[in-house]
Order: sequence, then structure tokens, then C-alpha cells
Amino acid sequence: MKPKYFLLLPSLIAILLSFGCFSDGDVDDVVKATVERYREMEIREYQGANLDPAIGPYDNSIKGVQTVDMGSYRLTISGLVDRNLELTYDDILELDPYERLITLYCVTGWDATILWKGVLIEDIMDLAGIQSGANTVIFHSVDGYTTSLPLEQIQQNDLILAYSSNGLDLPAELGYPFMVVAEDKLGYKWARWVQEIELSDDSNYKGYWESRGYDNEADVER
Ligand SMILES: Nc1nc2c(c(=O)[nH]1)N[C@H]1C(S)=C(S)[C@@H](COP(=O)(O)O)O[C@H]1N2
Ligand SMILES: [Mo]
Repeated sequence: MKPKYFLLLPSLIAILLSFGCFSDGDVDDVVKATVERYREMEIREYQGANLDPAIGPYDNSIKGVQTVDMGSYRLTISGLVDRNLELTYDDILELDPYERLITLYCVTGWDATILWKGVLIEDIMDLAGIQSGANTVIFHSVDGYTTSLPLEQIQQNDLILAYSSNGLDLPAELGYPFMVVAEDKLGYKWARWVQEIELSDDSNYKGYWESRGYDNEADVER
């Protein structure tokens, strides 16, 4: 019996070590393969305009790229609404689709022109019934990130909540399942991995970057 245990112990250690040594590498390889696949399949031209790759060369999110568990995912509509809603991914995809070519400008100087497809944020809020006192929409994300936009701007500019970029489902890097496409607003208004849309009457609300000094208007100067 004894010799067998002597053999068992080193092999167990070897197995444990190999997990420890290679699991990170495997995860990176999977991410790299997914990004390459996305690059191969995404649309790169739209009505004569060149599109940028949806997945940029680096990630600047506060806690890294988030992976959302779609089994339990719900988009909550809360605050100054007639009824709180918890919508599934499929509930959102049933709304009328809108497609638009829009450039995202980050304050740090880079930009990306991407073909977005999604639904009107207003259409989602209307499902819950917007109460008359509401003037601000606060987006809460899975990573704890928050940002806000005036309700009127969302309605007047037909801002969309995107579920697709360059013809494919949003990649995790761009906020799968949903990203706010805050057209004409700086990048920090484009909440990724959105899980709650809150209607508020606090027009001075300041989100994650706004409370750290970024301008709350965030208009793109061109
Ligand atoms: N949930 C979440 N959304 C976020 C951020 C974040 O850290 N967390 N960063 C914002 C900033 S500062 C920018 S510039 C854009 C970048 O989007 P992209 O890298 O996917 O193009 O995401 C915005 N949305
Ligand atoms: Mo940004």
C-alpha cells in the first residue's frame, strides 16, 4: 500500500501546480481568441464610412471588464416611475430597434466610430411610466459605476441603449448586455454593463467620474 501513496502525493502536487501556473494563461488565451473572432466577424464599413474595431486596444473601466451572468440578469427600472420593473434581456430586444453610426470620444483623447444598434432609452422608461417630477436619469452598472443624463436630452436626442456593435452582440468589453450610447457626450456618460435605470428629480446628481471633478454636462466640443 505505502508505495502507492508516495506516488499519489507528487502527482497531486503536480496537478495543483499546473492549475496554478497555467490557469491565468488559459483565461488570457480565451479572451484573446474571443477578441480575434470578434474582429474577424464585425462589420468594418457602413454607408461608405470606415468603422473602428468595437474592442479597442485597452480597457479603462474602473474594475476591469465585467462578465455578466445572464441567468440572473435583470434590467431594473426604478425611482420616479409608476411601477418598478425588472426586465430580461429578451424583454428589451422586443422593443423597436434603432441603428446609428456614432463616435465615442473619451476625455483621454481617443475615439471610436462604431455602428450601434439598440432600443430607445425612452421606450424602456415608458414601459415603467415616467412620473412628472423626474428630470434626471441615473444609470447604475454591474461594476458599481454610475453616471447620469438629463431626462429631456435622452428624449429629445432619441438616445439608445445598445445591445449590438458593428453588427454583432456587444462584446463584454463594450458592456454586454447593454451600453448607454450617449451621443455627443464624453465617454464617461456611456455606461457599460447597465443593470439599473433610475428616474430621479436630483438634477445635481453626480456619478462616478462626475463626483471626481469631470464636467456633468460632458458635451463633446467639436
Ligand atoms: N460600467 C462602466 N461603464 C463605463 C466605464 C466604467 O469604468 N464602468 N468607463 C467609462 C469611460 S471613462 C469611457 S471613455 C467608456 C469607454 O468605453 P469603451 O472602452 O468600451 O469604448 O466607458 C464608460 N463606461
Ligand atoms: Mo473615458
